[in-house]
Parts: sequence; C-alpha cells; structure tokens
Amino acid sequence: MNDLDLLVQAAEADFAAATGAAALEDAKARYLGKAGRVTEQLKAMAALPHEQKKTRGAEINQAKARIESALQARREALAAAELEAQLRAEALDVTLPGRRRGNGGLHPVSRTIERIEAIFGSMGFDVADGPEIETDWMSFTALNNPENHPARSMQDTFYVELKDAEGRWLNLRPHTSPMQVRYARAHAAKYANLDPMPEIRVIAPGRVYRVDSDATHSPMFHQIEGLWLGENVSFKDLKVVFADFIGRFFETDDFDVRFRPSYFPFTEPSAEIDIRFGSGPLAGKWLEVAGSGQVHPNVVRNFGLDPEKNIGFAFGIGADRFAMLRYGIDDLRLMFDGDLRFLSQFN
Ligand code: 2U9
Repeated sequence: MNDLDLLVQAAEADFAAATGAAALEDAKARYLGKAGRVTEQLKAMAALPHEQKKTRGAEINQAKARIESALQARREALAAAELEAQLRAEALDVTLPGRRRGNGGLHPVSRTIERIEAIFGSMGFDVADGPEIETDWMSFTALNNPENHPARSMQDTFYVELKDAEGRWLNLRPHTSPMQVRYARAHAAKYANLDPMPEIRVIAPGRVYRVDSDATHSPMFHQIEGLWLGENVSFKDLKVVFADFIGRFFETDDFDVRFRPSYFPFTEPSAEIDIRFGSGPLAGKWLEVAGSGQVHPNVVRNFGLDPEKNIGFAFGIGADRFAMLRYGIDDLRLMFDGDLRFLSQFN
C-alpha cells in the first residue's frame, strides 16, 4: 500500500468517525481544504522532477476522487440516518384504538323537568318560559306581596345593579311565578274578546334564586309551578291533578295525599301538600312536596282578568327535591358539583 492509499484509508476512517454533518465537514477540510492533506500532496509535486509530475499528479487526483466519493457516500449515509431517526421519533401507530368522546347526557334535574313536563303536557298543560332577571312588579307586586313584606328583603333575594322602568332594582327571580304572570297576561290580552276565555293551564319550570346555602338549600335551585285558571276550577281539581301527577311521576298507586293549611301571599286559601308512600324505600313517612292554593283575586286582577270569572289553583314544587326523591339522592349539593362520577349514573 503506497502513501496515497494510506491517505485514502485515513480519510475513510475519519469520515466514518464523524457522526454528524458538522463533524463530517470538519473532516473534509482536513483532507480537501486549502491546508488539507490532499492539497499538501499537490503542492509537494512542485519539488518533483519534471518526468515524475504527470504520473504523480494522476495518482493524487485518483486518490482525491476516491476521498470525494467516500465523503459523498458518508454524507448520504448520515442524511439517511437522520431521516430514519426523525421518522422513528414522529411515528404514528395507526393501529391504536381512537380516543372515545364521552356520550354526554341529561342532568338528573333536566330529566326530572322533562318528565314532569310530559306528565302535565298529557293533562293539557302548556310550558311557560321567561327571564331569570325580573322586574320588582313581576316577582313581587303582581303576586300580591305587600310593599313591606319580608319576602322582598335583601335577605331573601339577589338584586341586580340595574333599575326597571319604575326605578326599582331588578332581581334574580326568587320563584318561577313571574313566568306564569307573563303567560297569563299574554293569554288575557290574546283572548280579550272571547267570552268565556279559554282556560289557562300552564306549568313554569326553571332556575330560581334565594339567599340560602346549606346541605338542603342552594342559592340556585329549580322550581316547577303550575297554574290552572278557568270558570270553575276548584281545590277538588287540584287534588285530582296533583295525585295523578304523583302516581305517574313515582310510578305507584300506593300513596296518600294530605293538604295542610298554610299561607302564601299569592293564594287564598293556601295549603302544603304532603304525600306518604305505602311501600318502597320512602314508605311510611309524610313528605312535604308542594305548596298550593286558590289563586288570590288580587293576582287574577293583575293578569288583567276578572276574579269573579277566573278561578283556579296554583302549586309549586322543587324540581331538585323531586329528582332527589325519585333517584334516592340525599345531598342537594351533589346536584350542582358537576362531578361526572355522580352525573353519569343517570344516563
Ligand atoms: C301564580 C300565582 C300563584 C304557585 C305556588 C307555592 C304555593 C309553593 C314552593 C314549593 C316548593 C316553592 O320550590 S318550592 O320551594 N311553592 O309553596 N307555589 S302556590 O303559586 C302561584 C304561581 C303563579 C301566577
């Protein structure tokens, strides 16, 4: 092996030792650069006798060509290795199963409201809707709450820092009744020239707000109120409608209903409604489940109707409480925590 073979061998070894593009370019400079070993050999030819120059020059050029091709081969090998590594790092395993998107589902309170809407819907009740931020008149005055009644105090109600047209603070509705007031007034206006007027049969489900918070009270909860107003709708009708509703909601005939005298400003007379199951997990205990009463003449007047011709009843239930009774939930706060371990049990 002559000196040029050794030079080529050394270059090949150097290139092989370079593990990156930068190191390879450094190695190239050591052989093919201005002060590189191949260039050195070419310069050294100047000292040779004339007749040797041609063969020596050809040999050096041959060695240079072998070094250049070794360099090119190494460059390609490094680029291929780099690509390979990148592909491996960014590899996608297309055989992995996809990530499932949760199915979602209805909240137990929403299910309860839908269920109650369906039961009352089958008895001819419409469903009212309305704003959660209300005027003073809609939340209190129309419902026969005297100006100085404690239910109006800041203790019971959240107020919004905006005033209504009468200069009174707007409130977060403390009950769903304003929806029925709006519904009844629209109904009265729509059928003003019909005598007798078609009956009002409506339920109003929705969020309501009170300044109250513990294991059994939440500052936001859900009420469903019902209103049936006609020429001759009585407490007897209330008892039948309510008992039918209870039987269908809890899917049993095995229960008693009891009315206890009570007071609400918007009904007179008023009654609390208790039920007692004869069997099942809640058997034997009287449970207070609703408030009710005959709609107060002042309230009927505020609908724009004649209280002599429009008589009926109203009732109110807590939708959250009904959901808890039906599903056997013992802490109201679970309803509003948004914990999927709890919520997914209902779907
Ligand atoms: C209008 C007139 C009267 C609805 C009524 C109650 C009695 C009542 C509570 C029960 C449990 C609310 O969710 S709760 O805390 N409701 O006691 N609600 S009578 O009376 C009305 C409604 C609308 C226009």
